[in-house]
Amino acid sequence: MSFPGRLYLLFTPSLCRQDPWATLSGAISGGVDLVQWRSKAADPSGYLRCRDLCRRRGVPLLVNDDVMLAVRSQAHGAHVGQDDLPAEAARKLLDEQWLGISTHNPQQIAAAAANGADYVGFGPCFPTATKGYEHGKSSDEIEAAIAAAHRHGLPLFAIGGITAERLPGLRVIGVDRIAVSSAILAADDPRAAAQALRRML
Ligand code: TZP
Ligand code: MG
Repeated sequence: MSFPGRLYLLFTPSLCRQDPWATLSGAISGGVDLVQWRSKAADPSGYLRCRDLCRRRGVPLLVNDDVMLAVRSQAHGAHVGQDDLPAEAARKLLDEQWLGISTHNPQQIAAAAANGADYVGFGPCFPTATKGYEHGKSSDEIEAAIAAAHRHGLPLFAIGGITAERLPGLRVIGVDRIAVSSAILAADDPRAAAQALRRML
């Protein structure tokens, strides 16, 4: 089976404009089909609530950074960045669970593949205040990343500053999976925001 997920939500409760749980639920109704728990502070009860909601709605959940939490709680997987637990160590801990790795160039995509990643995030495609990136990647850089991921058989989620207005420009260069935070969490209507993105994927 190919890796599931086209519209990946980075779920940070504190970034939600409205009630986080209504936001998450609405986002799933609108077409989010993969969720990442990305809390800024330790929040065990919030995590369990998120996990239960995702389970009920049949949407896989991955944990950002905290690989052991993903293992202990039997999440679907974990996601690590270049400065987190090294991918090789994360892969061993996760066993059958998915491993996602943030990447910023084709070399990192090749390394992610060598270390047993199940998917890569690639970006930032655009400037984004969510992670303090002032510059995005060029179309050439994004296309090179897509080609690298394809060579290694890895699904690639474009990330960083993606909005409904910007997505068409990514679609024409071959992006078919995206990961977003503010476009959904900070929307007046998270369900409609998710739906608008999902329709384009
Ligand atoms: N990694 C690269 S950009 C980013 C992360 C976690 C933030 C994405 O958030 P937004 O609000 O969709 O730009
Ligand atoms: Mg990280």
